[in-house]
Amino acid sequence: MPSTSVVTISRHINDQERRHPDATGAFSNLLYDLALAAKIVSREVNQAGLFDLLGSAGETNVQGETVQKLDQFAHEVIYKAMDHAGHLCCMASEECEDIIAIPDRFPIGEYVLLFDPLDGSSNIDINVSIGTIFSIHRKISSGERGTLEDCLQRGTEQLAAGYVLYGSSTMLVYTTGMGVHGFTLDPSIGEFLLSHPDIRIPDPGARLYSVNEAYRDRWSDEQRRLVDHMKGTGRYSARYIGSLVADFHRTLLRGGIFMYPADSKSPEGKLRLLYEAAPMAMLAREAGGRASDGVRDILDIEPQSLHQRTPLFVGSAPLVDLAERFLAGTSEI
Ligand code: P6P
Repeated sequence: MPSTSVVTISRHINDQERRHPDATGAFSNLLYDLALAAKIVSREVNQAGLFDLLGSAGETNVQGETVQKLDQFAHEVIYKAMDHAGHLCCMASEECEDIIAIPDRFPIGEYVLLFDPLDGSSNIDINVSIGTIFSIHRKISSGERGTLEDCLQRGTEQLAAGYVLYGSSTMLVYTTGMGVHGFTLDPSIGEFLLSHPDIRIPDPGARLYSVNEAYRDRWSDEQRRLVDHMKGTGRYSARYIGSLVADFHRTLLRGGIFMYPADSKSPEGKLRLLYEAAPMAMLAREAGGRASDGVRDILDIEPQSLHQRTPLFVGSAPLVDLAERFLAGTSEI
């Protein structure tokens, strides 16, 4: 017999809504629609190799990266699931240079959705886990329709954050500020079932560090000293999947630290603040960890542009603290 009752994500969202006295149901409906989109993307990701969806679509996105066919599919699925229900005033996607307006024929809502439709897409063709990342804010601009101002909000203002991990199983992990909860998709019934309630980053947890060491020569001396310190203790193991959602998910469940530092080639780092680092930072905080750009908390960064990049150090709080000390050159080796 299962050790816990069978809770669908819809039931869980309803239960969370009841704990918000001013909830109107619109926010819950927004999360339902996201879960629906996740199921559709999961179906295609899991069958991509069968339908020749792999490989690039031959175009490049605003990041100048080759767009994989599944990137486009995931973007379209999320956009079409979210554009008409009246929850959103605007959206922003890694796949679109500018903010995405809600079509005139649809009602405007009070929320903002920022998303990376399919992160880690370079791993699609080799069947390594990939993911969708999302961040939800409340509309703050005065006009009827959403604006860039509504998208450029600090991570501390997020109402919800989460990701979908398309791996050996498909999981949806989210927080609305009341803990982090993981759901595993049962494809036989098409339901996300609560499998990881109240996730907490183990502390100290596994001493795992995760960084692409091929870039060592591009790092700062402080970054090199940090990684050399971890290696020198003989107590760490290295893990690096090269897919943010997969590397983050392991860090969330096992502990350790994931790092994508700035380097001489990427002086601002590679990862995007609004729809990659900030949602991961909210999840990490809610799970008892933290996230930094190496100097300050990711959640405190005031965004300046939609696709701005940031260095990211996220995971067990003591290890993120340690990284900050090394990068400041103040840590005793
Ligand atoms: P690198 C995948 O392309 C991605 O955007 C993230 O998912 C991942 O963490 C990072 O890039 C990997 O980058 O430079 O190590 O290949």
